[in-house]
Amino acid sequence: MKQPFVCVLMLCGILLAGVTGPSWAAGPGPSPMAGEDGDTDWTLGEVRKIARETGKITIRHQAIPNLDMPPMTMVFQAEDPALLEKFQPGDKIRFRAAMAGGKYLVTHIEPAP
Ligand SMILES: [Cu+2]
Repeated sequence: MKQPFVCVLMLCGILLAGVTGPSWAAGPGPSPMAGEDGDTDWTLGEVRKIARETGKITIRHQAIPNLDMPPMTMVFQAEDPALLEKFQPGDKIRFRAAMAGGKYLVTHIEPAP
């Protein structure tokens, strides 16, 4: 009477291992790729200049590890010009930058925490 019950439990364990195994393995697959071309770290900076007509923003920024860039002042292209709406020169911000098509893009901007 007890033996079949144990067998069922073991079967469940094997099935669970089989189900969770592949889906768990598939998880890390796409994320390193996203990490390379999209998922970036927040960088602190200060807005120096905004050109709303061209969607460009000049930021004095701290080091950007994912772009291998030291602290400097430089121009970024806003991925979406609407990102610049809430900001003006002198604002302390944190932002995410990415390299796309040979240009430096700002993909997110928030007031500095
Ligand atoms: Cu820079």
